[in-house]
Amino acid sequence: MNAYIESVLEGVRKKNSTQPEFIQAVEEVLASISPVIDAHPEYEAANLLNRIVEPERMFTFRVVWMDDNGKYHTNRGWRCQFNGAIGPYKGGIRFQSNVNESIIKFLGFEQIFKNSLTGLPIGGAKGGSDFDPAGKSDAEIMRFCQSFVSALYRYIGPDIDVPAGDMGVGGREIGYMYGQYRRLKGVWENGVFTGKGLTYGGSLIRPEATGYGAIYYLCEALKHEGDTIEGKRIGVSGYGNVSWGIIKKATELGAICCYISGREGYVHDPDGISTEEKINYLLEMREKHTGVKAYADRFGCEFYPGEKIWGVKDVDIFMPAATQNEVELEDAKKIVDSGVKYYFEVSNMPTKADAQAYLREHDIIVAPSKAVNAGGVGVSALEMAQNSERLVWTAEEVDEHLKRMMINIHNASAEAAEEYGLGYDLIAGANIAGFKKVATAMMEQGVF
Ligand code: 2IT
Repeated sequence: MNAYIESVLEGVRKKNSTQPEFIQAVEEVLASISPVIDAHPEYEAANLLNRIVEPERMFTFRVVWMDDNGKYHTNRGWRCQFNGAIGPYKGGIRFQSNVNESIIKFLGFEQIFKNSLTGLPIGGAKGGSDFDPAGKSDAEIMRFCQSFVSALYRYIGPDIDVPAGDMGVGGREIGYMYGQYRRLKGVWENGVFTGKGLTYGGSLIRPEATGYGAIYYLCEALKHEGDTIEGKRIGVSGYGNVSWGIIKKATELGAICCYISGREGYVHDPDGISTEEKINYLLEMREKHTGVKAYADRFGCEFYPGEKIWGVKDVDIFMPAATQNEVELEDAKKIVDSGVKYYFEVSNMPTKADAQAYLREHDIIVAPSKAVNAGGVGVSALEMAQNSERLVWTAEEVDEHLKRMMINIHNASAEAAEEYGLGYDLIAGANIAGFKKVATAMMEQGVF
């Protein structure tokens, strides 16, 4: 690896020694762009990399809220405005008890390159709180969201920073957060958040966009391999909003999604989660926090408590869509043993570094989440465009844009890797293509 990169990485490891997720994300990106740094000495001359690994701004804030029994609770909130070189900061908000500075920072860092890949003018950001929405009443969620935005509202805005949902933050939470923003500022401001409800500026297809986009990207990669999605069996981990979108689109295109999983284990539905009733039930499970076993109970299929899906032998494609680092080295070994050819990351950074290396060494085609899941934020940017135009696009129009965007992301990644002599390397290609645009913008805007 390039010596300049080595020195930047050493500094990142030292400075962020308590943030393993952030270090992991930086290591992957910097390793990928090594040939670009070799070819562009001006980046080292401007010491660009030491700037790109440091958030432009990151802050924490106190979020106090009252539960239904009148008791007060204090949580911590974060917003990381990582890089605004190519557009207003843009990225989701995650509510989950394990959220910490390292997780917000790695997600913000990934978002820079993902947002760049969409081809739209959006910078990278992420935020969240260690608040756990599971088991909270609607009124508690509302009070928490209102308090969260009371602390955050001064620092966001349609040309500053446009938040959206992530794990634990869906349409309901965005509604409460947007409502509080509007109440405090008394302006519409192009909706400020994305993922809004359809009655107040939300975009059609936004709920489906991450999953649909992942399948459009997959189809393009299969085409590259002279293959098609029809008849493919797909193992999806997770059962949330993203898994729902994947399963809906994959089923429509003739694939069979026969596994879903949760924290408590996994479910095998050999017929596929293929009927409208089954697919819609996923949404109900999410809303009611039922756990994944509820699917097995309802549709009479097998539930495997405490197990992950990676050992199953009857799928052609794995799509991790649950959370970061859900696939460890021992899982990767099982995936290789299962004989699959395709492993498409969907959740952000689902694969530990050694597991990802193992999969690649064993000739599995691995696609990175920052490319595969970019359709979500891509459609968020289309929501921003519709809001500023005061227009509403049809579902077909949004879907058409999304499809084109995902094809472009795949092709731009494949071409970038090819340009640097790396072959069909979708990970390096995505990092290189995403990096180049941001790096050019930073260089042109001068040193700061
Ligand atoms: O990880 C992600 O890209 C998101 N959670 C969506 C971000 C957005 O601004 O729509």
